[in-house]
Amino acid sequence: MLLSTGRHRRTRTLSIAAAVAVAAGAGGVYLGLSNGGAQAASTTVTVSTTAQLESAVKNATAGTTIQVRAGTYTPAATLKSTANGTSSARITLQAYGSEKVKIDGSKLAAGSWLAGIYGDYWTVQNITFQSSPAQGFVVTSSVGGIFKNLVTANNGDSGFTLRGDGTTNNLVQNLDSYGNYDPAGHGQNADGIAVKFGSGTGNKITGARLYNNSDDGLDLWQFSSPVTIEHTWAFGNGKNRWSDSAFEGNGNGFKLGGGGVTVAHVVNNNAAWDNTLNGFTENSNPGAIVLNRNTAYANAEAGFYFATGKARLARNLAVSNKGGLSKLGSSTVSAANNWDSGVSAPSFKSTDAATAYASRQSGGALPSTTFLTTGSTTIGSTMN
Ligand SMILES: [Ca+2]
Ligand SMILES: [Ca+2]
Repeated sequence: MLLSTGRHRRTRTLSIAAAVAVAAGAGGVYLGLSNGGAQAASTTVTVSTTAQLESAVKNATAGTTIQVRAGTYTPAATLKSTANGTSSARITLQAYGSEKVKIDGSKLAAGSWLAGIYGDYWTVQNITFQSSPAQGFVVTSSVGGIFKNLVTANNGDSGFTLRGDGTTNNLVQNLDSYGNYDPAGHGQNADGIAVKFGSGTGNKITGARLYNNSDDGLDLWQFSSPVTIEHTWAFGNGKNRWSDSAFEGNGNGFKLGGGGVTVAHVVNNNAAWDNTLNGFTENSNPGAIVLNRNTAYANAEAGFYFATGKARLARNLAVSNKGGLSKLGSSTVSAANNWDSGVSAPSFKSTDAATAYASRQSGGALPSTTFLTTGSTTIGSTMN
């Protein structure tokens, strides 16, 4: 429907045959290049209205780049695609240049996700997805996705989700996910990032800030393949910030399993503070979860809760957690953490978290901070 009524201007960047046609005087207008060959056309679409954005996502194919001009876009239905890119002809959805783009779900019907990607080899970057009535951004059974410098905020369920079998080799880099809360569940479901109900290797989360969500910062419930989590901060999760009289949010910083799966996630150089439950927890996952150089500070329960499984913890730092530094079981391997005998805890350079909320560095890296840093080269998160 949108194609027939809302055809928008397209800038097409085409390979060889089309480029020759342009050089020969076609003038850059629509070229009608057949896409039936082995090589996909690379097409750049620049959008500046919600209708154009909806149409562009709906019609994206391998090689399409959608550039979104500055502004706030309010789709009337979930931005959804099942199209596959390829490793050499990705499908890209991104802000135009350094412009500020917000995609806002406040006009969606109740229960609607804001964005749902089901295809392979998507790149989505430099965009905010906010105020959805349900999930913010959901990736289902995708291969090779790159999701970079995104913000998922104030949605009605989890901010960012990876799910489904065949979820393989996806990278989530520099995500900010905060303020997500599911009123229907009284906060029991909305995590900053959820990698749940699925499988597939090679998925990595790095450089995220997951904070002030009603449920957990990160949740790996019933995801049965190892996920790598690094350089990520989870803080302030699980508090009732919505005056919900029947609030049920959990509030773990890093919830590393659950639902009967046994899986050895890899969790290195992260930090959890000020969460209402544990900083890091196996959550009944009996697998050999690997945790190195993480820091847990001032969480309401344990810094590290690994009481039943075979987790392997080394060189982690826990300070001022109200439920204890760590709760470990007889199958846990623990060495060179500050709760182990003979290991001392270096002091923090700062316990003022203000700079952790600061703007990211250009390029999207975490803000520079001394918060929870110690200068140690052997123990605790480096907070970068
Ligand atoms: Ca929950
Ligand atoms: Ca959760």
